Amino acid sequence: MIEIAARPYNYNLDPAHTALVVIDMQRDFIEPGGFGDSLGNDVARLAAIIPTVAGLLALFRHQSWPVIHTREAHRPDLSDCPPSKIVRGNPSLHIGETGAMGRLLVAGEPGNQIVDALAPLDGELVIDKPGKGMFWATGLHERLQAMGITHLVFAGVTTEVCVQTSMREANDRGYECLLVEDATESYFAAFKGATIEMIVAQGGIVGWVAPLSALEKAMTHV
Ligand code: TIU
Repeated sequence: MIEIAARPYNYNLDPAHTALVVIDMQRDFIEPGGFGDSLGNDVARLAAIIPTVAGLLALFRHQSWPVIHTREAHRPDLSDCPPSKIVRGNPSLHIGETGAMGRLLVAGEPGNQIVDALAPLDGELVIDKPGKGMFWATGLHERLQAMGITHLVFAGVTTEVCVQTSMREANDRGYECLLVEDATESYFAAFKGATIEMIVAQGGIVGWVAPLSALEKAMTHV
């Protein structure tokens, strides 16, 4: 076990059974003209974590530990998108409509891709998910079980929406979850802070939280 200084107490990372999950680092959330922008958000906040997420990816790739990327993505016919999701928020552009980076939140469109700086490498799992959580309608749990994964390290956007939903889903399925706090961001600073406190409260009711530096420090001897 690799012991990482974390909150609410040290996290024991099991090197043979750990995967990194990078949630939805897509142009649709991070760049102007995408889905996040259509909902009225200031998307500029999110790009700031790209170097930290890249550092985390480098750490896992160096160890040859599994890396999973998720994308929030719908089929071009939107058959996997509930009508409630399309109308929610009275957006300036709806899911499936064409914006500056192609059709919003639709698989294969330019805006739906992961940002270049964090592009998946060959052999890394890329999961398209129709919901906020990474387990809903994806088959990911079965794939992780087949890989023998018991521990998940989380990064990505947005902290209180897709990251928190995915981490809670993982926690309910028995995974030991660690969120890397400087590798996640929200459109709302207060929501990021609140999410972190919710995760670590009550003795880690959802899991653990640590900065990238704590992982780097713990892994220098691996
Ligand atoms: N709106 C928002 O904060 N997030 C999402 O819609 N999806 C993800 O978090 N990926």
